[in-house]
Amino acid sequence: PTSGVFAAVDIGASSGRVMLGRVCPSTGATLETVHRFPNGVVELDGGLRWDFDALFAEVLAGLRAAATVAAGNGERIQSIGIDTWAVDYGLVDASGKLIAPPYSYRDERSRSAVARVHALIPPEQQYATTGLQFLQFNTIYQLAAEPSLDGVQALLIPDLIAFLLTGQRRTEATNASTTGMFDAVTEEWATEFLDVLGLPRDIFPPLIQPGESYGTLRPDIASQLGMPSGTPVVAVGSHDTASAVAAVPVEQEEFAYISSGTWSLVGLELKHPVLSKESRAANFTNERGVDGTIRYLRNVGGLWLLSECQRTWAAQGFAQSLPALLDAAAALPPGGPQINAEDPAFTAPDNMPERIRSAVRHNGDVLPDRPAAVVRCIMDSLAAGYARTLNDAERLTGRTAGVVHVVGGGSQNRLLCQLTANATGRPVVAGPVEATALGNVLVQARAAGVVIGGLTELRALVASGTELVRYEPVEARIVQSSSRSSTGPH
Ligand code: ADP
Ligand code: LRH
Repeated sequence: PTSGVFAAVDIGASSGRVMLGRVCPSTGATLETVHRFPNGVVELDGGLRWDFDALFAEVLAGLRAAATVAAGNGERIQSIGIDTWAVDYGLVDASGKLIAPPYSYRDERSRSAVARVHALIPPEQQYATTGLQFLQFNTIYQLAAEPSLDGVQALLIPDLIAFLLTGQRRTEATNASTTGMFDAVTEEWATEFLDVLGLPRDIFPPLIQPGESYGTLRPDIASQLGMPSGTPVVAVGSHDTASAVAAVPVEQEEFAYISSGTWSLVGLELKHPVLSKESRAANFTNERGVDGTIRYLRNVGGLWLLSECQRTWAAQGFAQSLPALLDAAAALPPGGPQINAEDPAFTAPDNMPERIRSAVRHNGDVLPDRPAAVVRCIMDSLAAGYARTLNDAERLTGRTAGVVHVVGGGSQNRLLCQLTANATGRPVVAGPVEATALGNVLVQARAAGVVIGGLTELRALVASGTELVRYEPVEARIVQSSSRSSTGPH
């Protein structure tokens, strides 16, 4: 086939979308948004959870819309691909019923299981096998916090959606690598960990690789969607970050990336995992990417800090548009107070501006009680965190990155992109905003035979179809003097 049309379901922690991706090897890949919906954690049954029934209804509505748009153009959707945030799962019983709405990684319950898991599998041993960054919400701790796992299987969120669409149970490999129970070297389940924790060996369904098919749509679902029942659901990099990194529009070999959304995932792409003591001490993760690559990165806090502030301010009757907030923050001089953006104290939803001010106070500094100051503090802190992470990644891998690619919703944040260029001392190339959906679509296109090649070829298609914005590093001194002249002496 010379071109193809694919449906991508991409759900982030703050919003979801269903897109139609059109791929032509000679002209590139384009996306059309057919459905968009908000997402967020909800308090339900005494925990922070995802309203999965509502999300799945949005997925169906989006796929129906995709089928309608495609039919209107005389197009046929060749396959469907699904990606979402990582680590979370739903428990499904033998009859296929989801027994409760999935917990969110922001729920506190997993924290209580950390010490118990570490007593059974010391963190050094975990890292040597999985290469996974320690986060208290890694699936291994969440599962250890479950009261009972009798008669159920854990399906990671994208796999759960694929199961409901096809009836087939699988665990996609890039997302499996975020569970804490996936061996980074053998690329199989770390069954020894399952055994030690007393988890059934089939707690997760068998692995599936990006590009393989889960199966075709269940007939009842196909007729609901107005799609042929032979439509396959193809595994993509179902971990959203894996799909995003697959679509980094890189033109040179040595690059760093920041997948910027609810979280910022900052790192390098490697061929082999780095499982050293030093790497563990710096808390770098070795997550699996498309085509067996390693996403060597850290979760630096992300735009969650900002969106949570916006939520608090709106509730206090002080709603300001995001561009207005960012402009006001950009007018402030550099060198203001910073926080550690990845402090777990910011993980749960609550009064974020106050938590940020309190973190600044704790550092012996003062943050003015104005949204612009809080926003500037978040941006300065994120940029500084990115620079530290990038330097650490280079030190630990012996690699250097000449350019930093920023993809995802946060690539539209000009202030953050410029501050990142300044803090890292490297050019930042921003875009595409919808890298994740593009990565999702391109892996499907390759599985369908529409595109041939490796990540280099896929990325070239992204680069040719995207307008990228470049930010050159500016010395902080220069920024400071120019902003002084515009905002007066400080
Ligand atoms: P996720 O996939 O984690 O849900 P996204 O990649 O969709 O996140 O990014 C969402 C973030 O992008 C928002 O929290 C917001 O800060 C940022 N963003 C969205 N639109 C804009 C914009 N026009 N300008 C600056 N930032 C934006
Ligand atoms: C980003 C992301 C990230 C994970 C976190 C749970 O959406 O998938 O890569 O660490 O959510």
